[in-house]
Amino acid sequence: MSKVSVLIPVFNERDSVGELLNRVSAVPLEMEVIVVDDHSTDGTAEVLAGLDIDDVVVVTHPENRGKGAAVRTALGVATGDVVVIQDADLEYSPSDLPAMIEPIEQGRTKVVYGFRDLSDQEWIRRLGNQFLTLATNFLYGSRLKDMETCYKMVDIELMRSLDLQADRFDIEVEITAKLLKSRQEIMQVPVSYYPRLERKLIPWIDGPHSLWGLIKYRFFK
Ligand SMILES: Nc1nc2c(ncn2[C@@H]2O[C@H](COP(=O)(O)OP(=O)(O)O)[C@@H](O)[C@H]2O)c(=O)[nH]1
Ligand SMILES: [Mg+2]
Repeated sequence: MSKVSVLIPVFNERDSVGELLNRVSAVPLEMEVIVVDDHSTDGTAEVLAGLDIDDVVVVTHPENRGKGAAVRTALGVATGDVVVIQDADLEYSPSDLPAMIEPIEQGRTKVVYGFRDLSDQEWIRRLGNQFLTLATNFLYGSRLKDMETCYKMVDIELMRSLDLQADRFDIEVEITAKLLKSRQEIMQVPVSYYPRLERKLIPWIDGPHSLWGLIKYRFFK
């Protein structure tokens, strides 16, 4: 049985992080949970300090560095066999993790993406997500259903070998592009998705940035 390191980048998630950690702890897997508080300013640190949940490692960044940097920090201290990224809001459901690890346990793949049904998502974000997935498939010859999902579960050695550099939301593109370029098979499992209205990702800034990343990794890196 593989041990899963759940990497949780957190920035200003006072209202959801406690409940999220409860949900993660309830998952029946061998796990370690690593929270990286990216210099939150909304009281998230106090919530984390007051939690009474076993086996949660909390690392704090002295300044805000972005989701990608937080994932790298978490990866640096992880000790599991596989890692998965878990956003700190309640949009994804940790109860989907056992289904995601199954193909890895069976030795069928080293990478599993959880793909979302985006039909409840705000139309502009849904279009953006669908466009970026389409662009990925066009540029890399892949058949992904949801490139921007946070639920990327990857063998830890493989994830470390990607030598990740992206600091912000471009981490999703970097992971995907590097996996596809190294011809890793990505298996896909459906996961539930409950979109929230408040987001930190800004479509007209992060969208073009992600598209540029797809082109950059495909042709220049
Ligand atoms: N470490 C870190 N995490 C961030 C930052 N901004 C957002 N996040 C986290 O990244 C995850 C995704 O952010 P979210 O606003 O839900 O974006 P979306 O769901 O992809 O539109 C959440 O867990 C956030 O707390 C940041 O500056 N630093
Ligand atoms: Mg979110």
